[in-house]
Amino acid sequence: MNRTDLTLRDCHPSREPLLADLLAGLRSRPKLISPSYFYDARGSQLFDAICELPEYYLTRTESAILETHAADIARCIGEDALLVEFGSGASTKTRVLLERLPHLAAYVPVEISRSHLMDAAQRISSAYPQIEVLPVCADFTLPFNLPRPHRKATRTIVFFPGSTLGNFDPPAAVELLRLMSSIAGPDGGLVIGTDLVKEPAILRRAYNDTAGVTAEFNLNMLRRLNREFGADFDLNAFEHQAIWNAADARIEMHLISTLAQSVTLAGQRIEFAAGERLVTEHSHKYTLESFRAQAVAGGWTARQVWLDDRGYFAVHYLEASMV
Ligand code: AVI
Repeated sequence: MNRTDLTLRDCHPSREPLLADLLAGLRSRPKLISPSYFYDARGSQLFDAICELPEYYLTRTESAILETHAADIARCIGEDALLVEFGSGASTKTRVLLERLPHLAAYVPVEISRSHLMDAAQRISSAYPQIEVLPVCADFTLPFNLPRPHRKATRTIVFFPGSTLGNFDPPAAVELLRLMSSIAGPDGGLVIGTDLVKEPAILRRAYNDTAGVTAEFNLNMLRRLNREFGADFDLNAFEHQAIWNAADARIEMHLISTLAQSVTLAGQRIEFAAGERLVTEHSHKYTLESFRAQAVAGGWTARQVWLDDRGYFAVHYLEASMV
């Protein structure tokens, strides 16, 4: 099958709302920029590099759980389902499930980066020619319509690995879980990975790696704003910092302004005091209970959970709650 055989459903948002969000965040206190701005081409490469770092246990721990329990997870998903992956990226973790799901009605990767999406969809389609692949280019935090597979699906399963839910503050996380539940429908299921609360030193190390890749990933956001939005951030005048906020059970990534400075973005002047922080990401860590409470609020009932031996990470299977 060549690339043109894959039909893309394109729901990519326009630039205006992005710019408005960006400016609103830079005018708030503390200043904030959504972590979604991390993922330009270089940011995506840096994130892939983070996933390989010795300190960043999340990716390899979740992959090991998926591999160890793939047969059980596939049993929960069942045959002839429609598997919809939110923020599919390179679709790497999906493969372990696809191996066990030869009768899947279709695989629907949903990803905002069109080039990432189409490359991954092409690779999956070549590796699993019996599975229909229906890529959707969309911001998965906004409602989108599912494409219709050739073969009727028995049910819809949302797959959301990576603990990306943790990058949403609790109300937004609940809203996203609700959106997933409305997309999956009344017989739907959710397979989701969540990073767990653990020894703070382990968490801090994971976001302050010695090679400085996470610092580069954090600063790259400013490089992107300079390139795409005509901003003039001086990358040498900001420093990466990742702290553990125990009260809110989250790692917070900040960029600290090392001096008093003003930055221009889209013709607007933004003042930074020396030492002022720009919040670029929250990465919430869960207990099984805290995640389940959030899932219930989002319209889901927990059915199964799989952990690694150290209890660092959890993969949950949930079903849509009866209403
Ligand atoms: C994508 N997300 C789950 C990552 C995380 O761990 O919160 C993003 C990341 N930020 C710094 N390192 C990785």
